[in-house]
Amino acid sequence: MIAAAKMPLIDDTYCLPSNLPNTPEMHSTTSSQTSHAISLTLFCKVVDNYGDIGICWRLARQLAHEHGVAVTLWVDDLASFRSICPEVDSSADVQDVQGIAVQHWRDQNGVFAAGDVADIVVEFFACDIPPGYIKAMSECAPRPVWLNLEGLTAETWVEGCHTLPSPHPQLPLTKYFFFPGFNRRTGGLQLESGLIAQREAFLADPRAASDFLAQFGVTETEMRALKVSLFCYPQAPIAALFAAWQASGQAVLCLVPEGVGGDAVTDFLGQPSTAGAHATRGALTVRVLPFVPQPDYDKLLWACDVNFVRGEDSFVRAQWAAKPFIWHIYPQDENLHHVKLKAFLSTSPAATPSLTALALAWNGATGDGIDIAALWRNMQADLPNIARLSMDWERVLLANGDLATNLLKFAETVPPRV
Ligand code: TRH
Repeated sequence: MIAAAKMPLIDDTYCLPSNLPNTPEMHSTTSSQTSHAISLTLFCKVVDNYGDIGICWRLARQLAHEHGVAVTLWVDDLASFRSICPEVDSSADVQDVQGIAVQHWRDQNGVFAAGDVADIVVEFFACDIPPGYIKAMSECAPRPVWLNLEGLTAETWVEGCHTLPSPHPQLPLTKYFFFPGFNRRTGGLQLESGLIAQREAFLADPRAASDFLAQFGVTETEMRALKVSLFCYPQAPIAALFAAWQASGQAVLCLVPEGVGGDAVTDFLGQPSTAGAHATRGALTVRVLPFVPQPDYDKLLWACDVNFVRGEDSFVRAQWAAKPFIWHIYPQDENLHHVKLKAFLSTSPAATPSLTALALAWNGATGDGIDIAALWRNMQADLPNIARLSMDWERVLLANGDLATNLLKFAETVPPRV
């Protein structure tokens, strides 16, 4: 291994010594890169749902495909991984997925040697990495760059914590906090280099959205409706919103992934909410979609006029779709999530008063007796304005660079650890 501080991490002309550890043959590099890629190991524990693996998988792919990094992804829940990436074999201990070495992380008892340790080690969301791996890290010369990739929030305190060192209490190791965020004092957001161009090409093609949605049974008539994607937690006031759309003067097509929306969706459909199920009542048509691979989820967001998103990763993707969106934030104890929600709503210019009012109500951050129908009507009238402001917000975000590049740049600045 070579000191990360001495290597030009984001320059694809780098060349490392041949004794680099943990560079499995299964890793591919792009033609412009040397055969000795920087290695990075990413540890992901799936707490629930799809966001943990969604974020880690996106980062792994970008580091490998755009930066030529030899990535190993340790993940404890291959079934969740398979939901967003169907080529994953949920029974394999080790596998190559799109040039990334995927290891099934079964427990904390792994035995590791210094030679197993990557140049950069990233733990996602402070997951405890195996003690044996940490010990092996401490035995490396030089020791790896160790980062804790934290969760996304627009709260200003992250700016003071981003890149802060945290020395290990016993071992000669230092871990650094790395925070995603919405300005240059943070690590920025995940963004693949070609994404905006792909989106623009999709939107410029008059057939792209209808061809994409046709695979889910969406008809040409339904394409003329206001198209809404709905990805949220069960606590959202979905039934009230459905009632508002049903009574609306404009046709609404709501596309909801299988398993999302709970009773409100099954009640509306009058049948189980399995992929392919659909029903129309009044002005509203609801269609249940299968869970699509991650890149197709972007297309779904691009194809819709309004997106309801949740958690962290779909929330970020909605911002790169640059369409009006309502965020259902992951619920936390003592309504901590309301603080985070409000921090974001006061940061983005696209959070107009009408959008903010609906977002607060959607997240239960306002009192009882809220008239969801009235809030929706106000926001609907404001959609052209919100769409314009969403493009302004995108320009602000683009100026921060992308998280994968910022992470590698930061790793390059970490002092040598010999
Ligand atoms: O699934 P989420 O609610 O995930 C999380 C977790 O709950 C996690 O513990 C918590 O830390 C985090 O939220 C804040 O929402 P999220 O983050 O939007 O992740 C969903 C992922 O699933 C995202 O990568 C997009 C992807 N996805 C698909 O690939 N296909 C689909 O059809 C859909 C609907 C989503």
